Amino acid sequence: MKTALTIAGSDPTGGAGLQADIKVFNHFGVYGLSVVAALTAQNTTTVSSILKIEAEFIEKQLDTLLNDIRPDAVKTGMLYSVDTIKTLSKIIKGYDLRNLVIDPVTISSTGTSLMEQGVLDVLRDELFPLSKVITPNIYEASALSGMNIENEDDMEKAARKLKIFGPDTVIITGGHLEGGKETVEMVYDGQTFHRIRGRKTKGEYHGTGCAFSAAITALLAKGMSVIEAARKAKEFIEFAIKDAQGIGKGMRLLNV
Ligand code: PXL
Repeated sequence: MKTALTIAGSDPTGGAGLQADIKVFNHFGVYGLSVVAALTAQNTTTVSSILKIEAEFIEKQLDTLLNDIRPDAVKTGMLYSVDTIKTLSKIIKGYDLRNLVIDPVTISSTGTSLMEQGVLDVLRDELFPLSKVITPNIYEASALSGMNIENEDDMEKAARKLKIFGPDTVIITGGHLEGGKETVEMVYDGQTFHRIRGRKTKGEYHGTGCAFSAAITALLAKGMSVIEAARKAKEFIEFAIKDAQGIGKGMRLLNV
């Protein structure tokens, strides 16, 4: 059976974070492995607290797991600290891990920062060069590229800038762009821009970024190309959004 590893934060609602990742891996028939990189106390309206996990313990989790099982693909989500990212960079090189998908998580959908100061710089400089795909949304892509993103032209420009940091493929998710009835995911492999278009669904949904990148990770584990995986992941997310559940008092949770 193919395996995928998520290195991410815990979200007790299961809408985002490593719980969502494992559900998505399972949906695609890929066996889910997980290393916890941070803990959050949260519900569908707020993140009330974050507990950092020391980088040494994250390294222990990874070393122990990877000495036994070699994942077919790896995804990172909320890593929270600079030390964790530096440790991870060492581990990924040391174990020569392939099919790395980086979701550069910055803030929760309810507006709380999910990273320490300086995280974006080390993420960009140390982890992006090791990655197959990065999947920033427009806010994350703005912060990482240092430019405002208001339309598809800006998405292209930002994707070009982010490609320079070394990922094989940049996918900027456009679900948060203002206006219009369509969504666009901008995929750039250094040569060609692919635009994956879809229909916008009204409302606020928790965990769409996590589920999208987890779907790509699962499909890469199964041997799909990045563009095929991205198209399939997008279809999956549209479906999950349509079927989202209002279980709590706040944001709707994807039904994955
Ligand atoms: O959606 C980004 C995200 C990632 N990881 C964890 C989260 C969230 C959003 O709340 O809680 C653990």
